[in-house]
Amino acid sequence: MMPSTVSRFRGALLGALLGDCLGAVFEGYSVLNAGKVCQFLERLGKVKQDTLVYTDDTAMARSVIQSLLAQKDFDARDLAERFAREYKKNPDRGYGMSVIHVFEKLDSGEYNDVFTPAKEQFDGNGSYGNGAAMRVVGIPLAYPCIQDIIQFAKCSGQLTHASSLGYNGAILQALAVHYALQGQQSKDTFLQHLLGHMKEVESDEKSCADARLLELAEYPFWSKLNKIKEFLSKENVSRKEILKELGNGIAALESVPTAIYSFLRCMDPVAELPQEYNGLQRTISFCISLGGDTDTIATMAGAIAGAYYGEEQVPPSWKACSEGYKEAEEWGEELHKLHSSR
Ligand code: 8NA
Ligand code: MG
Ligand code: MG
Ligand code: MG
Repeated sequence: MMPSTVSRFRGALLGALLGDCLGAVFEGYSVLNAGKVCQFLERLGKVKQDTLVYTDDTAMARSVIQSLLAQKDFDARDLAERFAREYKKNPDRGYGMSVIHVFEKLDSGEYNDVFTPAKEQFDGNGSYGNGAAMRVVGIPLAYPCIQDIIQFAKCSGQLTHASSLGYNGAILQALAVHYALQGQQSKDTFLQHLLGHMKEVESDEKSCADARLLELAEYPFWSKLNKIKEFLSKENVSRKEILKELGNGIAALESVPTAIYSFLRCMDPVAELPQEYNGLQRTISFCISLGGDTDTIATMAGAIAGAYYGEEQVPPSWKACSEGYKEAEEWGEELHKLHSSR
């Protein structure tokens, strides 16, 4: 049965939350395999479990959602204030090493323009971390129109990530969630949509200049999407190849494409994962088994997979141990209303 639209909205937020909470258990592991991850996931349903806390990924995603629901529209100043307030209230959620300076500056009251602190990061080059992408899920759940999604994914990202390699990652992740919400479509159609948009997004002067500065080829995200297309056409792609070509790091360029590949790869059964796993379970466990920035890659892929498969695929035992799952369900419904009202 096809999931209802509201189920996809709740699924997107639950998928994102579970990816973060479950992925955070393994963050930074370099030697990891699917067996180890699945063993842990199996135990969740059987042994009484302490609540798994969410990290910076979800803390910031919650601020984006709360701002959208309160303002009924994107409001950069309100969002900046929420980021800074949330960080001050709970600084130990595993934030990136540098982004905390942005929060401190935002909180200082010395900046009139809320975008300035992010521009000062890394000697004026801005951050290319995956922090803008990891939290963006609320945008495609609030806006049905592509141009709005691109604009507000970008602006929400630029509050902390002034490098186009950071905010373009947020645009790509937001578009992936948008197309996943539409459900059934071939992997090829899904990728074609993203390829078309990213070529355009990455054609502006700043994107080209930032790519050159980092000695990357032109259209870096578009190039990774082409690599994904190539990988999907192959019978078997090893973990080693995935890590070499797509990555599992804290840069958006080394993690957003990995999340998208994982979602598409896991539409079909994966040999190393239990046969009884559904698509959402495969996606989250596959991402975690890649190691590296596990919480962030799994939260991004979880958002896409949850939007695609709906909340029916969310395992109750995984959900029950994830901090804040009730809000994810409620906010999914509220965002659905907001999305439908536009
Ligand atoms: P960020 O903006 O602080 O960036 C993260 C890191 O990326 C920086 O500390 C740098 O090492 C590097 N970086 C980014 N841009 C540049 C640049 N222009 N030049 C040189 N180095 C650069 O944080 P973020 O919000 O992007 O977060 C990214 C990741 O960090 C997320 O996965 C998040 O979960 C977090 N993280 C935390 C831990 C932890 O245990 N505390 C571990 C891994 C990742
Ligand atoms: Mg995190
Ligand atoms: Mg972390
Ligand atoms: Mg992380």
